[in-house]
Amino acid sequence: MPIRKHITLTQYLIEERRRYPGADGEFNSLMLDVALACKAIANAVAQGELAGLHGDHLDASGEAQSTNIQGETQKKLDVLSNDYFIRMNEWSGTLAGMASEEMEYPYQIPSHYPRGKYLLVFDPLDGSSNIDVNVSVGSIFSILRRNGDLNTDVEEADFLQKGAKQVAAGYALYGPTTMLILTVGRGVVGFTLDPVLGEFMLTHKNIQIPEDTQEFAINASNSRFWEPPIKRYIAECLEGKTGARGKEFNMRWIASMVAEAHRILMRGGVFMYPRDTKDPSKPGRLRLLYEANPIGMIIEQAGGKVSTGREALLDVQPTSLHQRIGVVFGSRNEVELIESYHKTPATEAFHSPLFGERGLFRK
Ligand code: AFP
Repeated sequence: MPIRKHITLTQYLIEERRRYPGADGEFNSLMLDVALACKAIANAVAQGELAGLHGDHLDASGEAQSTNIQGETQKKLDVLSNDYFIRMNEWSGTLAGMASEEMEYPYQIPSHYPRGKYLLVFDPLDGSSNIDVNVSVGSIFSILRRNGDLNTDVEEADFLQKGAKQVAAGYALYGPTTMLILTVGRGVVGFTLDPVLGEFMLTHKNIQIPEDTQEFAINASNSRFWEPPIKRYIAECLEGKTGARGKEFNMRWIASMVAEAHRILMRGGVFMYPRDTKDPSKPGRLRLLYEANPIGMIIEQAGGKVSTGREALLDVQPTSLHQRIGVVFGSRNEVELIESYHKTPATEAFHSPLFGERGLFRK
């Protein structure tokens, strides 16, 4: 194998940094620590049950399953992955604090370590309900700048920044190969982990999402709870060539958003976990700060689009750390069509034969 065929993540970061002569290297240092956490998680995921890592995490009594702040059962690998992110990133002096899906409150950098100017927000293991069935899972991260006094403890409010303010975002995908996808706001690049060298190598330059697609992803078991614009969109996709869209569609659902996002980055498509009426206390399934925003930044940097259906997702002002939101992302033209259906008056949205007779809006 020619050694110079692909450059490493380190070389990529150093070359990017040369564009900013004033940069002090803190960001690169942070990114390399994040990448190290991802490599450690990739190794643990690959070991699986060989290392006794499948199954649920038990609470301190050792008997009951433990749950996170969202009330979801934590897998052993959820807890271990969270720990890797914390341990690999707390010491370096690049961070003011961290927040994670697995922790109710922001994580304070221990007082014996220096603090830095960035905030790291992450979902340490997205799609973890898939672990025991050996389907791809991943880690999602978002890097924000801390505003205000760097010497005080971080508070929830420090993290409540619009997605458009992200300095960088990325994910690692633990699939047949381990990949790291990254944007620092100048397009999207992808690295593949060389398991022999233990290095992420730049294999995908300037990833671009096709504007059009014939593939959609949605959890159709929720269809009775969908709002009219989503019902209309899906009905038209299902009608295929004979319907309003005049073309056939294919459907996918992995239940691992990071894997769906990766498929869309590689070949286009549209992903929806829209706001629905299933549980009025939850305006959507996905979490804004550590799922929707980082994936949204990546999708937009790759030429795609991300929306709540009603507005640009990256312009939503977060109100809480673990806030949920309805999300639609992927190929630009498809997301714009779904947005346009949200703007159409509800009565006009119900011409589809699949939903028209249900008469939600009939007198
Ligand atoms: P977990 O990390 O708890 O498995 O959640 C994954 C996720 O947030 C996202 O990755 C999936 O798209 C979605 O949930 C799957 O939701 P359903 O269970 O409704 O299919």
